[in-house]
Amino acid sequence: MYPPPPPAPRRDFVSVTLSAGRTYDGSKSWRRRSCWRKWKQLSRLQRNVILFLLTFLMLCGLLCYASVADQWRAGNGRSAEERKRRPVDPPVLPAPRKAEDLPGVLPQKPQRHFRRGPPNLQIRAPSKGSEDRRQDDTKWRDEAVGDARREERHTRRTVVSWRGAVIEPQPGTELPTRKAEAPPRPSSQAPRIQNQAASPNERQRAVIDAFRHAWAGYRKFAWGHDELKPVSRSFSEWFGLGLTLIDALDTMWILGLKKEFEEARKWVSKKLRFQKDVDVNLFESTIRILGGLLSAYHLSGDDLFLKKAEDFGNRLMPAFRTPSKIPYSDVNIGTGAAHPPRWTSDSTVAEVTSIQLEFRELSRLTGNKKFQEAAEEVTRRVHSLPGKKDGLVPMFINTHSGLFTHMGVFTLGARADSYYEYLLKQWVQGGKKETQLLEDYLEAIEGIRRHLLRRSEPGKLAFVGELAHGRFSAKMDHLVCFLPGTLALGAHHGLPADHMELARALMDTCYQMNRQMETGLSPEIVHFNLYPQNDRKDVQVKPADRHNLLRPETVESLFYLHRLTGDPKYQDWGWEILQSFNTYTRVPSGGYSSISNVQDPLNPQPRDKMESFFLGETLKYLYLLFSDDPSLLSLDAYVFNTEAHPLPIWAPPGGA
Ligand code: DMJ
Repeated sequence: MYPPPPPAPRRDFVSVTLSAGRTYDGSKSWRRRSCWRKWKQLSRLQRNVILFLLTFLMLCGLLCYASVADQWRAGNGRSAEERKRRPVDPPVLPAPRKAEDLPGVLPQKPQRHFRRGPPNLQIRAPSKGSEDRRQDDTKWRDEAVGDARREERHTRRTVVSWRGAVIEPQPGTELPTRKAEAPPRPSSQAPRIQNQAASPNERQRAVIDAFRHAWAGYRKFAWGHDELKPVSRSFSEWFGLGLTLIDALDTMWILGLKKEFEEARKWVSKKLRFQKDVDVNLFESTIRILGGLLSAYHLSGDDLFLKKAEDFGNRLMPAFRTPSKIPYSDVNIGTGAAHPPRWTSDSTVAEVTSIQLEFRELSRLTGNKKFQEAAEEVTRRVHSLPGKKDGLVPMFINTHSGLFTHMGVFTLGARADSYYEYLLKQWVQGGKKETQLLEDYLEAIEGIRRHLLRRSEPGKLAFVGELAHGRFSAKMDHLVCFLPGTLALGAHHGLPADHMELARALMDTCYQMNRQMETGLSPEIVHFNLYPQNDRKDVQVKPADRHNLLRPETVESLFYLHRLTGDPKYQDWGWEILQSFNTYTRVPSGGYSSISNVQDPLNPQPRDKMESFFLGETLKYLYLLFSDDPSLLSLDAYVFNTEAHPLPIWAPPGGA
């Protein structure tokens, strides 16, 4: 048996009547005639209803128009009033030069947000209204002196002695508490720096020329992208956040490149958006983007940069949501999803301990303690971890257990370097009050001396090698060349004089790492010769390590050494290095390129990449090195983050 067939579906039919002889031709007259016929076909009642509705709608329209017009008039009147009442801010930067100064640059309007510009660098009292920012200098100085005296009266000064270091702590010295102290709020006591030298000297002009050349390449081929690929005249993306542009903002300010700064500022204002589904590395984006924005804010006084910094800082915070409070390496700034690298749940020690200067400063500026608390929690946990060797730390830390992993390997190079740098710099940033940071730093320097410091043969160059499970390796990354500068900075801030001696010795070595190469540029890694043999040089390079990425560390330390000793030989060494960069890494069409072989001057093999730190750090430090004015970004007023972005010292001794 088959089931009966289903009933046929009911169909609705529409009947269409086509009028014979009259076809639609789409003409206006056809449409007019058709409408009129329809109108005539309506009943009288229908026509009256339609006419009533149309009249009603017209009346409503007229009434609305009258009221909106009133509001517009009132609104315009108010802002005109306000404009009259508000004193006009003098622009930070003078009106930009004409577009002809740089081919292809569109004319820029002067920005009203600027207050004063190079050569007048200034730290402003942040997060306040513009009135607050205009406090006069006399009042500022009186308050600073008064506060310093009050503090002096109420503080008993003690002497902290640590392994030969005799340090007079600043008033209020104490161990950090578990909760971050309320960050010192910005005030008119923020340190200020003197005017930049009226006109750059010849060597500084050469740096400006190098910067312009690098910037021209970026501007032409990579505008708004992360990095320039100067040889292929294109770009590469890492985070897709205009990394080079942000990293370079404060360098442009310091070099007095007003037009370039304004154009970049406009990009930040119009194009930089952090609501993006993109993973960023917490450390790299903190030191380059957050640090760059904070520094640009301090130098220019432009709130735009602080707003962007706060937005970005908020988006990084999910990285700290881990079982151990040791942050993940990566965080998605659009979705807030944070995670370690794909192959491990470890983070790098240098990365999690070199974000504190920036997070602390962000808290100070915004008044929101969460940034500082999250970052300082990491410092506290790392401070008390087992697995260190006389203050030296391993290279990895687990985000679940919060413990060091891959124990027994110690280096001052990649993955550990800036841990040591930030111990000292946080202590300086906070006004030399956080004794625990100082103790960890001093202990680490002693650990370096004991386990990692050796002399090469035949030249007896002092160098910092590596230790792996008790075995010493005479390997030194170029990255380690930050250390002479950091040691010199510590000595300047009252740490033992033998730190400066070590700084000088290591500086000589870092210079030789450049000098002994055929191009005059250091390779990424060198190995030192430990045994006296006539035919061997002190500095050896393996084929895989012969590249130079335009890194800053040697010139960074040259800057500190010159600034703090006054010895002009450091400027001469920096000048040699700048000339080498120009000879071997400058790409004619714009930009500079990292190279693959520093030992082949005939074919250094450009790698087609200009790292953002070449503009953010290398050229900035060269410019500062060639300055003979110690008040240009004074080391008593500013501390540079590990990407060379200057941040103010919170309570500089003497208040100046
Ligand atoms: C920069 O991003 C920073 O200086 C960091 O601390 C180390 N690496 C590069 C420069 O070499």
